[in-house]
Amino acid sequence: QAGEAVPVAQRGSWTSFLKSIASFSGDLSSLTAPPFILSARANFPVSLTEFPAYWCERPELFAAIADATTEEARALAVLKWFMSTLKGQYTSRNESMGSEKKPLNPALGELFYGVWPDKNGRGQTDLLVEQVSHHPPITAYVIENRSKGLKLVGHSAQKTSFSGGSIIVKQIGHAVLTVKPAAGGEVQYLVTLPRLRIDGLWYGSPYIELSDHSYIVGGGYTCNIEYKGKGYFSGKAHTFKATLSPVHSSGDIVVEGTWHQNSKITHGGSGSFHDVSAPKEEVTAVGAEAGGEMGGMETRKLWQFVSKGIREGDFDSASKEKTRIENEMRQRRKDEAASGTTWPMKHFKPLGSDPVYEKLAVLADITPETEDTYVFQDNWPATLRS
Ligand code: CLR
Repeated sequence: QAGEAVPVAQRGSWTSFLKSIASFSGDLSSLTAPPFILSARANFPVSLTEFPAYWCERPELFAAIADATTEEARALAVLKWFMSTLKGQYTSRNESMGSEKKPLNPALGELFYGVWPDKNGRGQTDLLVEQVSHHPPITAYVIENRSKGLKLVGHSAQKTSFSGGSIIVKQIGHAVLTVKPAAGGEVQYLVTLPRLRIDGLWYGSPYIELSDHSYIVGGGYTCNIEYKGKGYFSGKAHTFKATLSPVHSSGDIVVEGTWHQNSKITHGGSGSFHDVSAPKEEVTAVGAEAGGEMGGMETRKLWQFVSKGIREGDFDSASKEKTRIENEMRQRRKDEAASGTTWPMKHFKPLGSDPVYEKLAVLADITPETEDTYVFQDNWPATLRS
């Protein structure tokens, strides 16, 4: 019998859901899950197009990257910002809803715009997200703090498999952070992504553990971040060890700790490093399509009634509404096929190989040696530029 966290009435469908993922490899998002495992937080549905906001929920740490005046200080500031996003990225659904949830599967062309307002001189930070592919699902995003000269552009996709009772999620995609220091010039960092394991499935209370490595490379440094969980060397959940190495000299700096709590410098320095016990700051959604109103492809408008149904326990109307949206999208694709057109991307242009990735990945022996990318067209909507 499936776990205690599963509502009694949904145990049968949870067991068949687990069987279907066990015999499945590819795009998990397309499977139909029982309602209790869908996500619903305070007011909104959570589509994957909202996830890039996790990159900036501590906007002051993002802004602080611009204040660094040496390569070492800047590399440390980038690492600190990155480490401080992981708690939100990978444990926030557990925290707010008791377990990991299945996000809504974005439609092609789905959009999300948001802002973290200026506060204490940190400057305004803007967010723009577009679902650039549906099969497979690929989400492209930009986060920019113009006044500080900081811009993060990335894309995110997942390849999932099933092993030993857990879902293994290989993250595809990367991000490039461009920093324009006040003193002039431009520095770029390649940010790659860790591997995920989703445990606790049988009990109906899935949660994420990170594994393997991810890298931050650029600005004269390479940083290799190693992730371990329960049952690995430390036996503690959510453990990491980051080794920051200068490219042209010696003298590593090592940071160790738990990414959902705090860490300290254990080599090449001393003292505490990151600490994410203070509350984070959620993005404010901004309507952008119709003169500041949310248009039909903006995620919170598109999924409005699916979300409402899930939140209010009216799974019937949630699923009817979801089917309606999916059918509408299917029809749109058919019409496009018939007229020999495709849905145009609004903010990005695909590029088969990313020159920044290629230049930086070799410095840390990152594989693969090349990856595609989505180039931002610098067309921010007016509502985010006034
Ligand atoms: C998306 C990109 C973000 C980080 C992130 C966090 C959680 C991941 C999500 C990514 C992709 C989709 C994901 C999710 C956790 C669960 C969910 C893997 C990588 C899958 C599709 C749902 C599995 C269903 C179970 C919960 C039953 O920056």
